[in-house]
Parts: sequence; structure tokens; C-alpha cells
Amino acid sequence: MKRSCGVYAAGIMLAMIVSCGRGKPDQPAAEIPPAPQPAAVTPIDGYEVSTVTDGGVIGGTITISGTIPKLPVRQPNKDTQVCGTATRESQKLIVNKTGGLKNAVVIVEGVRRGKAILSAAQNAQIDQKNCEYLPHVQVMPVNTEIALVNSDPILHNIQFFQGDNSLFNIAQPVQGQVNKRKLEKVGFVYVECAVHGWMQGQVVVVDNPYYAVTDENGKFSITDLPPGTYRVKIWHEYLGEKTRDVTVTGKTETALNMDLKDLLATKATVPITSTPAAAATGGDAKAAGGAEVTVQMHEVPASAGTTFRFDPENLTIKVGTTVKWINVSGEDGPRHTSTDDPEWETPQTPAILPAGAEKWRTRFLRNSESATHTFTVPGKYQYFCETHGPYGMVGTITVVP
Ligand SMILES: [Cu+2]
Repeated sequence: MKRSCGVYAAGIMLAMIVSCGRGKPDQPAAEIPPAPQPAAVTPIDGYEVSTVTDGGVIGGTITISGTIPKLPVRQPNKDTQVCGTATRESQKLIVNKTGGLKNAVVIVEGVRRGKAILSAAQNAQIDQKNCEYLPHVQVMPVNTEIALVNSDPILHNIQFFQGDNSLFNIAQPVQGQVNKRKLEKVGFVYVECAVHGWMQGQVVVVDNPYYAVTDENGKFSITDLPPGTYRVKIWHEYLGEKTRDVTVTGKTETALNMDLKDLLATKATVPITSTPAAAATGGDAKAAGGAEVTVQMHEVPASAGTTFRFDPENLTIKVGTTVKWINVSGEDGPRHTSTDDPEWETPQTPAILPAGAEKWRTRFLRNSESATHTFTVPGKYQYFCETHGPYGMVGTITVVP
């Protein structure tokens, strides 16, 4: 049985207030303030629950016709005693023999009144199990919590991104550890493990309960929609999104079948495996003032498995040189930052700046994206990636006059 956490927590808090606040244990129960009634409303602002008596259904199949590319497999290379060494299929484009597309998200937009939010949907969970996120794609209502569970006996470090922003970044070293976080903004959230780059997931945050995720045959069904015309969005992590207007009439099913081959065609022009940028300048590069030096951000072999590094890690440049950091972790690789902002330092990653030097903080760079900083103050700098710094992604730059 699923239990409302809010009600449960309220009950505990009330019990604590009661047990802590009362002087004598045998005071009459009448002095205890009545428990606040759990509000029969949804956590979604502006969405009103009402009985839907003449609801219709939108259902169908999302497909891709034509040749389906095979995306690169994933190769576990860390914590292999738990994660294993076998390659894993990409989860980004799963299409069955008849073209059915798995894990497409179908969202009916703008519904402000209708059926209740399923209690299951208010108990969203992402389980880190066998070095994989379960489920890989899910939908949850805004202003509800998602439980982050580590079922593995190793450290996972889960990070949520919404757009270019990191929402949070939590290290979970203990098997069975659970942390909960409320997601407060509608939109698409990308989830990544800082330790195991092949662990990636998607959480879609919505503002009404009319949504579905397609099954392994590409099928979906959204029930109990009040009659009306709706804009329906079909979103897929790899292919992008499309919308279509659908008119629903009472107690009938309206078919919504869509072939996303045109979205795939736009992807086909993008190379599936990225080509790393020109090789960096070596272990201890020197560059003249006014020049630009490139530092790659990518996965490199290390003594214990592989890990993410700046390459070169240590750089000597002349004052006036611009350093360009570029993420070359591959299309399936993680996002990286470069920062020397003390606000983001950790005990493992102190930010070191010469007196009078300007700090910097790049945004989270996706694969092939880059950012620059020009060094105008001589001295020694130590900077880091906000996500992978605690796992060794730290670099130094020595700026000489
Ligand atoms: Cu990084």
C-alpha cells in the first residue's frame, strides 16, 4: 500500500509536538489540538481535481519507420565487481521489430481540471541498481518528491540537470541509502552519475496527470480526459519532440499514432560518434601571451578503472593567454564544468587563485561545447569540475609573466 508521505510526516511532526510540548503524559486528550486534515488537493498549483464522468481516451502507438541506427553500446569500466564488464545496449533509442518506440513520453498540455493524480505518481523513485537507473525514463507531477535509492554496495553520485542548471548533486556511498528531493519546475530533467558515466536517466515533470510513457511496443493510453481539444506533446530523449492537436469526445477513444521518422532524419545528419577535438598540447604545455590553449575534458584510463580528467591536467601559460575547455566525452558522455570559484569548492577540490585574480565558472558543458577564460594575473591556479572534481577532475594552471 502506498502512503502519502505528507500525511505521514505531518503525523510524525504532530506526534513530536504533542510528546515534546506536553508537560505531563496524562493530560486529557482534549488539550491536544486536532490533527490538521490532509488537504484533498493536488500539489499542483492551478490544477483542480474533479470527477470525470464522460471522459475519453487518447491512445495509440508511437513508431519510427525505416532504418533504425544502432547507437553505441555502453561499456562499464568502474566498480566491475558490482557493475560487471559486459557491454550494455544504449537505452536512448529502443525500437521493436515493428517500429514501436519505447520510452516516448506523451503529455496532454494545459489540462487544468480533471482526474486525480495517481498516488503511485506521487511516489516517484529512481533506483540505482546494478549500476543502472531504474526506471530509465519516468514522469512525475511537479511539487512532488522523488526518492533517490542506492541499491548497490558501492558509491553512486546522482545529479539532476534541468536545462543548463544543476538542481542537485548527491553522493550516496551506502547501500540502501535513500534521499528525497522535490522537483518544483515543470520540464525535462536529465539524470547522470558522476562516478559511472554510462548511468543516465530522464525525469519529466508535468503539471497534470494526463501523461503516459510508451511501452516496449510503442503503445500508450491516457484515460479519463474531459471532452475537449488538447495539444499533445510527444517527447523522446534522443529524437526531440512534436506536438499535435487532438479532439477528445466523451467515452470514446481517439487514436494518436505518430511516426517519428522525420525527427530521426534530422538526427541522422549528426554524427553518432563524436570526433575528439585536436589533441591538447601535452602534459605541461607552454603558450605565448595572447594565444589560446585547449584543455580537453574527457574520460582517461587511470590506475583504478577510468575516470574523467582535464587534459592536460597541468598547464603553464604566459599571462594574457586564453584557455579553452572543451568537453570531448562523446555523445553519451557526461557534462563538465571548469571553475575556480571558491563558492563551489569542496574539501577535495580547493579553489586556488593568486591574489587579485579573477575567478571563473563555466556552465555545464555538454559534449563538444566549450568555454574560455583569459588569464591576466600571474601565479598558480587550481580549478576543478563541479561534478567530477571530488573524483579527481582537478587541474592546475601556472601563469608566468
Ligand atoms: Cu566533469
